[in-house]
Amino acid sequence: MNQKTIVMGVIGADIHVVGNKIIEYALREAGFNVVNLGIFCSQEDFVNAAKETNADVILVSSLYGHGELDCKGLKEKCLEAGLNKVKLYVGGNLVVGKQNWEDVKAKFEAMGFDRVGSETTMPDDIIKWLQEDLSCIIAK
Ligand code: B12
Repeated sequence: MNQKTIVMGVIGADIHVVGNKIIEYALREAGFNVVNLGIFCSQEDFVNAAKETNADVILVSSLYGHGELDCKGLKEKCLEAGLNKVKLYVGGNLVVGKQNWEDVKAKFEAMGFDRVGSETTMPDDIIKWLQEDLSCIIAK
């Protein structure tokens, strides 16, 4: 079986770990090979882990409001490292306070993210995206 690999983690100085654990569990249950870097991840941590594991997707969480600052430049770092095909997902409470969702989404898409989720995006939504983007069959 061609198992797809997801490198995931919480970027920056962000301590919120509950969503990270829930997503990890859901993706493992759905049959993905999950490499969870946990909290306090730098952009380099994501890039290095994705290179080492030949990952299909880098899944970034940001909850504490500094997502824009922390995520800026990640796409460029991936390209520099030759990770041209790796899909970039980001989600959580991406900005400070409540802002227009379409604006937030557009901002992160412009930074090179293929999928942008909010605090209401459920693990099943992520699994659907993975299925579409990686053309894979899900275990359940
Ligand atoms: C519990 C909590 C804490 C705990 C964290 C404990 C821990 N180690 O996890 C403690 C008390 C430590 C904490 C601290 C802080 N917190 Co806090 N915290 C929360 C709270 C109440 C719940 C978070 C949670 O666990 N939710 C449950 C999980 C399941 O949901 P989740 O994490 O959102 O993940 C889901 C989605 O976001 C999504 N998702 C997550 N990642 C990804 C990735 C992708 C790709 C996709 C598609 C989707 C996705 O899927 C997940 C599952 O559905 C939220 C408010 C809230 N109701 O959300 C505030 C909240 C996140 N915290 C907030 C803040 C401001 C802080 C502090 C800065 C407060 C302070 N001044 O000290 C610090 C941050 C410190 C730091 N360095 O990070 C703010 C963030 C505001 C913002 N973004 O604008 C929130 C939203 C509260 C608020 N309304 O103001 N916090």
